[in-house]
Amino acid sequence: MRFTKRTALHGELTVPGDKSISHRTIMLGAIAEGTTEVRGFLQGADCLSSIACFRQLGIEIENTPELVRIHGKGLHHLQPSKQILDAGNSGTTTRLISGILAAQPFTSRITGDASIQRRPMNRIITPLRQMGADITSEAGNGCVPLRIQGRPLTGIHYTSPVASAQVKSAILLAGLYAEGSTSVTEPYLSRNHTELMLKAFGARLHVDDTTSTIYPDQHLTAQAISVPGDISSAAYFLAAGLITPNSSITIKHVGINPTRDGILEVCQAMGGTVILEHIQDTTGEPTADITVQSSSLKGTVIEGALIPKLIDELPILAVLACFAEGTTVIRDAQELKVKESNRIDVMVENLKAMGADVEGTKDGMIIHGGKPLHGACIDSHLDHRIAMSFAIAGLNADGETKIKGDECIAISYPGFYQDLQMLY
Ligand code: SPQ
Repeated sequence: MRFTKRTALHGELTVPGDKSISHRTIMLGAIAEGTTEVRGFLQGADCLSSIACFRQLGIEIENTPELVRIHGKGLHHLQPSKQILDAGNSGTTTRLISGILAAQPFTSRITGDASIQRRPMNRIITPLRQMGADITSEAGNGCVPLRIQGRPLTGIHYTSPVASAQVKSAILLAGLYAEGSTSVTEPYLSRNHTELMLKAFGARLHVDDTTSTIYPDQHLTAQAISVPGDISSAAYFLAAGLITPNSSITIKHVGINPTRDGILEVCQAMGGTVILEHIQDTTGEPTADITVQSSSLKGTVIEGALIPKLIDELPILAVLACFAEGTTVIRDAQELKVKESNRIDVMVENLKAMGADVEGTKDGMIIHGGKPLHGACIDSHLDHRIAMSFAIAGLNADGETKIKGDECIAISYPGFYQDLQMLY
């Protein structure tokens, strides 16, 4: 796909369902009793990987565009998969399912694509082993393929060195099966969809600041779930509306869970016009319609507890910072190095190719904004968030921008280009 400068973007859209929440509906639905019905499920490749894995574990899942029905079998009735499980490109699938598999009375193996084969799994292997799990990286490099021999588990109190919802969730899911309570303390609060959904399914779970504790002997009950729009997908349109001249964009029914809404805070701190309307909170996962308008932006500092609240939005925020007057500093974001690509290196390389004044640091980026961008050939490194970020940059650059490997956008947002073109 090729992009050239736009002079205005206008309109209203609804982005697809939240990826993190969609994954969790499959996992909890599978180990709950009864049929879980999900509306607004994200039909992206990552969530389809979660469906495929649980089908291989003996769970019947009906998937139509309107409704996903998961016929749960209860905590103890998953079946061994005949083949190695394939998590595709999905870190969430790989890490969360490992927590469940660690407690099953059978052996499983799980792998994924070239990107997943580079992503660190010791962050879940270490705590799961402390609980008694028999889990090994087959190549001995701390990555997939993982071999997981289910074992009886014992609760632990784990102090995680990283603020990671995937680490926290893997431990809490294993804790459902453990003897005694299981707690996880994080340095900063990461997204809390697992905790909210576990409670909705009837699990006994206690949250105190950045510590979550789960109790065993659980019985989960199937639920009807409506998945809100993904704020990580809305982020591209928020940025597009703020930096493209003469623009006004409304994104309907976006999830604004306070553990995910850091981008709204940053856009407002940069001087962006961001208006929230029709705020609703009936399910514990609040939503709003968000309108953004072209704005004069100024640089900011993004750091500390804010980082986990916008970790996946940092690539598009780096683009936004190029259009702000002054300097934007992103720090404490070393986790960006272990995502689908090294998102610090890849953002810096591609922004420089477009003429931006940007430098990479050990834990983030420094961006001196206000320098006009020009079109370039962008290498997405098959990272969906990089590809979508540069589509937005390309709409605001002189000349033509081409994005290599942009088919990866289907990981989280299959209809992205169609939705973007609706605003032209
Ligand atoms: O699932 P995956 O591949 O890890 O996806 C990403 C993304 O950009 O879509 C990260 F690469 O999102 C993660 C996110 O960064 C999804 C997630 C979750 O659903 O629990 C949590 C975050 O990762 P982490 O490592 O901080 O727990």
